[in-house]
Amino acid sequence: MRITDPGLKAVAHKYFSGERLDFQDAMTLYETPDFNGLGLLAHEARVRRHGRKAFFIHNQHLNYSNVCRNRCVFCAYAKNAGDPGAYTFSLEDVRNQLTCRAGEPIREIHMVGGLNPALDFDYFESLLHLIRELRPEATIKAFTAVELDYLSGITGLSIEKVVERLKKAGLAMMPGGGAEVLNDRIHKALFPRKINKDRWLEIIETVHGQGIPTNATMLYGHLETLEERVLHLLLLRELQDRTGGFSAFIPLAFHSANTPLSHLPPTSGVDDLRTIAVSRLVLDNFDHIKAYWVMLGEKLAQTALFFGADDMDGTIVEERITHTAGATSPKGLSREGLEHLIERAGMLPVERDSFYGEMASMEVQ
Ligand code: V47
Ligand code: SF4
Repeated sequence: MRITDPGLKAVAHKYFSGERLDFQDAMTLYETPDFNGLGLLAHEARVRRHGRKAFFIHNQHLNYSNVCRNRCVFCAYAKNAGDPGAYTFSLEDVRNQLTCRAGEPIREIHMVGGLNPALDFDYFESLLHLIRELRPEATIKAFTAVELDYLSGITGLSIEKVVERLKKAGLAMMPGGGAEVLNDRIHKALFPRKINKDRWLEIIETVHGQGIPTNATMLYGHLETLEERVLHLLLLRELQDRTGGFSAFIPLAFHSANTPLSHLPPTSGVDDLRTIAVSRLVLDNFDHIKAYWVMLGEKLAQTALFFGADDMDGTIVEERITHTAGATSPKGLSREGLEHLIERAGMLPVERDSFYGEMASMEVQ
């Protein structure tokens, strides 16, 4: 490998001799001037796990309400009830959203929304029942630790009981949102009304304990320092050591349009790729690193397949959260579009289900 930075060389040696990287090693990865060397290293780590495979899923996003009592500073999506543009899907609306794509072989419904005080537990259970009825072959990946905390708060039920009931109604997996940056300083500055790092970690540990796998995310590119990013990764790695319940890690590039932080510049392509690469190397107990094309843009997400990422998420249609914050990527991609992006990168497109089972029709030769 052509690595020019001696500090990076030492970290590479440590990584490939099977030693775990520590805080200082992770900082070296983030700060090395040898960007190409970092990419080589992360790519090698990715190839050793997945070869040339690049995963994607045929999925549909459902954002049932943008009314949210938390009003995080970085969120352009949320509204107060009664504001222009505020919406909440009725069960009939959800039925329509699902039936209008009835002809597509959708494998996963990804569903999250705001904390809308008008919605009770019954609404959430009914949503799950309805999706299961209309899409019996799709996995329901829904809600985050934030919604579980809300449901526990309005019902007085424990998190265990909330999970048990949602699971019974059809919940099979949870996305990785709500973690933001697992840090008290950033919590206070950007999302003080939302659960903090300790509660997020506690709830996710409980969810994993109930046999529901989840993803994990990190929202980067706002007020956080590189040190705070690394500490976030280390907290996730520590929890994964205990539970093994995380499936993929997804770094989320902050989009500032229509937020009080709109003066902040977008993340740079180099920072996006660096963050993917550092995640691949530090999260040695995570199988998958996702390049979320909605936030990175299709071309950078494709390039990220050479910086440690092995998954491009899915077809989506129609993404709302990042597009309200100024994302210029399309609101969805066709399966052919995703396959094309992967093939043009010289990788092998593998259609997967929510648990990274490979779909028979797409099996790699
Ligand atoms: O938690 C909110 C983030 C998350 C903005 O698990 C923003 O497969 C950028 O978690 N700019 C929700 N990001 C999305 C999410 C996700 C997405 C795709 C796949 C998966 C998965 C999970 O979006 C929120 C928050 O961190 N977010 N506002 C913004 N302005
Ligand atoms: Fe609400 Fe989530 Fe937006 Fe925060 S990020 S305001 S919790 S919808």
